[in-house]
Amino acid sequence: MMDAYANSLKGCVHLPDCLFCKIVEGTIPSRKVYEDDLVYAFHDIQPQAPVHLLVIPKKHIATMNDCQPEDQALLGHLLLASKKIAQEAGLEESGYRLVNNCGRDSGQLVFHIHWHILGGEPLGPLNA
Ligand code: IU
Repeated sequence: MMDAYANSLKGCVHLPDCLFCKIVEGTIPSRKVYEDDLVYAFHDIQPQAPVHLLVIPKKHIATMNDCQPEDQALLGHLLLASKKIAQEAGLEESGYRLVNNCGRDSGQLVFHIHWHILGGEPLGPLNA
């Protein structure tokens, strides 16, 4: 099933004005930590914790609100990739936070869906 889904994404058009699409294409540089057919991950340029990584689908999806039923396998794949990426960053034992911001009130700045992996120190409560 994932092979068929990955194949269906090969013709996926990246948005010309999307920063994260450009990072996936390599036209904007990034400090890559992981890549597979569907997912790309890199260091955030303004880290908010000792480890701050961003995990994105290669397919352009603007926000969680734009996810469709056909993205189910992609989203599951991205979460499992995030676990692997966090483990490879040395966060498995200490733990980490996996955050998605959706829309205006969340503070979402980049409208290509992404998950922040934050860790490397105690992060404090979410409402602090
Ligand atoms: P947000 O969830 O959309 O608010 O997060 C966007 C993140 O993208 C934020 O942490 C930025 O520091 C990060 N970022 C980046 O890593 N590289 C960039 O060129 C830009 C933003 I613009």
